[in-house]
Amino acid sequence: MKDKQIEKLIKLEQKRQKNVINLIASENYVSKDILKTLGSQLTNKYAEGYSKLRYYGGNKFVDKIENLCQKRALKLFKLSSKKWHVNVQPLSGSPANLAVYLALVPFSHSQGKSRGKIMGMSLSHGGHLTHGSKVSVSGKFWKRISYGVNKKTELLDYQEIKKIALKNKPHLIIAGFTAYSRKIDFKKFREIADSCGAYFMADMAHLAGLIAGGAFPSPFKYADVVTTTTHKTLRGPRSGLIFCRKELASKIDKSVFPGLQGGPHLNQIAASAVALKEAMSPLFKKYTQQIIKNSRILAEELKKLGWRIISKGTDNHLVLVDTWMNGKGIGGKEASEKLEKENIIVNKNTIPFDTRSPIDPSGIRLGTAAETTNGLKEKDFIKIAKKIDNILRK
Ligand code: DSN
Repeated sequence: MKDKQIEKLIKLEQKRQKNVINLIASENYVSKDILKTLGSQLTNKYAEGYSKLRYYGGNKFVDKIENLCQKRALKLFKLSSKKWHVNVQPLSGSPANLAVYLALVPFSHSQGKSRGKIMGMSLSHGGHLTHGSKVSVSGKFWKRISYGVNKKTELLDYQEIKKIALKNKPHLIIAGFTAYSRKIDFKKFREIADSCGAYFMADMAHLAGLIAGGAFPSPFKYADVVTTTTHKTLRGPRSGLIFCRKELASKIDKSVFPGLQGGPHLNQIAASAVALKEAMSPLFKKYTQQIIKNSRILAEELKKLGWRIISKGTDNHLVLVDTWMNGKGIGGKEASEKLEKENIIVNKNTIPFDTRSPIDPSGIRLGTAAETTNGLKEKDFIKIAKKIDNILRK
């Protein structure tokens, strides 16, 4: 590289990634093919619009790439192209979610209507910024109705969610979480959405790889729309996808472009296509099963060592740990800093009904997808649990 400054920083980051135990639940390590595709000449191309309907010339090959990506996305999640459509242009998960709201929920000033309502899990209980948080545009253009987990069980309480939905009559209900480690009953969400006439959207960003590998229940039978990023358990590039029932396709497409975005990032789309193909392999299926075996053993071991695990365990790739334990332990900020000093990378995280602030919350979130890509198994995660325990008690 001619730019020595950036080259040096990339090399240092490569070294950092090699030398740490990465337990960030939303990160993963992509294949060489994906890296190569991301750094290809596709980054030079502008192609506003959709296949055969572009505003620029020279699309002979990029049309084929976008079509192939769509085909693979539907195939991976076993969806018929007669019933489902997929838009592969969202730049990541946040624009994917915003595009859905823009398409399906009236927003302030639009069509003279008052703000439509979106209902999602509150951020502090494990939702996402774009599920209506007041600091996100999703909570400014739309009215947020939030639900949380049950205080005692720390699990989704479907009766309570239904009560909130019936009282507030949202236009769209979201099942999607960044720090919820248990099974999700997508059928119940569908029933709740039907009871109040709402669309049902699943945001499977954290779970996409697990769902593709058959290691976690799929939302597709029940949802109207499913959004995802491609870089978490799916192990692809940083990008986003929106799956929707065929009848919503035109609204969703118009909302992504020209509603929200300009030219698609074709290097990302091609790299997503590579990831989707990789996820079809039997090896990927085994990988997703191993992710869950690893997170279960990590949760069990930490529990044995005296740490409180939110909802008592996990059914997916993540483990939410209460490090504060009502003042008997340490805060999430201190915990994550102590771990980083010893090369274990995690993120501090609020726990449900947290009494501390998001800047220094009561917990940490651990994920096993990245280190499972590195080949780590149960015995390794037993050691990691012990190491975490030693560091946090120092
Ligand atoms: N909030 C990010 C995470 O779960 O890490 C994703 O946007």
